[in-house]
Amino acid sequence: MKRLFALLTAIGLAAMTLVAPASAGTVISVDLWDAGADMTMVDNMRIKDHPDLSKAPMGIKISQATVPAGEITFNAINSSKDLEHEMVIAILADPDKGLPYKESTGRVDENKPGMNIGEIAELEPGESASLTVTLKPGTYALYCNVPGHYASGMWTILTVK
Ligand SMILES: [Cu+2]
Repeated sequence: MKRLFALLTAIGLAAMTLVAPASAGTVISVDLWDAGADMTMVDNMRIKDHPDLSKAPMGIKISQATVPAGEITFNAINSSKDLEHEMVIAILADPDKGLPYKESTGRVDENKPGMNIGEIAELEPGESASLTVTLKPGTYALYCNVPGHYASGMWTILTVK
């Protein structure tokens, strides 16, 4: 009887293993895009400007803007035909302040705390890459830190619940 119980337990555990959902985390598709060689870059589309990003010459499009906390995989493609782009993850403490930006370089200051907690570094046009990170609940910005791109609207906001 004991042996039968042990056998049934073993079968039960095996069955549970088979039906248990995979803990693969969330997968987000990321499109790093721009409007092409004829686009005009701008300087007034940072987060703090609360711009209309539908008018931006370049941007970051994500498949889900709100995701559960935990493991998150970003599958990014640079769909530009002309330019390098990248995706950097920052903690966005206050959307009214945005990210620390240096006019002199046209870039976000990645040395400030929380401004780079993970990145997919420069991708050539057409190139893809993936990044898996573990994120706590909070508000994050995904941005491109190629000079001038953040100010041209190349960012998006990700909410982790
Ligand atoms: Cu870019």
